[in-house]
Amino acid sequence: MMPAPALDNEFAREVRAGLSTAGQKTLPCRYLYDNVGSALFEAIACLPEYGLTRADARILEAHAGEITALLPSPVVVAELGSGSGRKTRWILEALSRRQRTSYYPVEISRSALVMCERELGDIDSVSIVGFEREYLDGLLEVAALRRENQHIMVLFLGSTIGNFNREAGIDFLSALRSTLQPGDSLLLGTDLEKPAAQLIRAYDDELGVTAAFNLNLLARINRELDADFDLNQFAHEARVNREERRVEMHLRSRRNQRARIAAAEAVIDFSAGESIWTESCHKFAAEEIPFLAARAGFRCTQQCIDTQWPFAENLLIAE
Ligand code: AVJ
Repeated sequence: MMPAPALDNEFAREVRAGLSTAGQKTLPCRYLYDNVGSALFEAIACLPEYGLTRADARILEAHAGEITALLPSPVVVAELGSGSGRKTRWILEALSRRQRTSYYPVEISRSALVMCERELGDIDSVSIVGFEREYLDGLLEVAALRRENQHIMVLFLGSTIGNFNREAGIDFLSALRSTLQPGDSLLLGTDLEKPAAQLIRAYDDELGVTAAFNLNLLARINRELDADFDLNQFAHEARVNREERRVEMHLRSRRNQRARIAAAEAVIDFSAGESIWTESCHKFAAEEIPFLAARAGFRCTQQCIDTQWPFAENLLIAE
């Protein structure tokens, strides 16, 4: 067989790698968030079935004062995956009451950064500088800007940590910790375990917004990599994996079919029923968070839990 040609486009390389391995096909979930995907996620966050984002926002609104009161001054805020930044307002307002605050959203989606700057630009005493970067690259840049007396507060909200496999999540938190200094903090949002039926409703909503969000990944490959996926021939599927305590999103091929991805120099065959695994959303027990934190070099000093939609906001301090 001819060796696969080298590709200079990272998206093309990852798509080809994920779809041409034998066994389960996969695509990295971070590619869900182009302009269309970021807008669809904003719509998901409004759905009655998807309580996660509202729970996150409710906790921040109710407890931002209490949480920020536990932090040393002055503090700069770096948010990983800010999205629209809407729920971050409560933290920034609480901090800006006691000091001028620099806010650094780190986002791979340019449109999300623009939304975020528009959403939060009106808060007095807060200056915003966005970084269009991968999480750790962006955080390294923020760390390089820090003045000697400043502490960094990292926000990693919305249970994005749930997208990592469990061990990879701890590795990520450890890498994050190594960019910080003792006394810096991480506010970590974690969606908690809930009944399977509720999870299925949240990740396979009636209106089909989550289905569109998931299918947009193939639409994006068509747009950006000159591919010919027939979107009507793939079905969105949310599966609850009980042992792994997670929801998995898949795109299931409705029949035997072939897709050509010109810019990835790939031709991919699908059999009927075969799926592409596009995202994992791990769920947590509140009691396990302090142990995860400790493994990554943090101490969990506070937990706020929403009662309407089980979700925990965890304040972790770098040791
Ligand atoms: C943005 C990663 C937190 O895992 O619930 C929502 C993404 N995927 N519906 C989640 C998502 C399908 C979401 N996170």
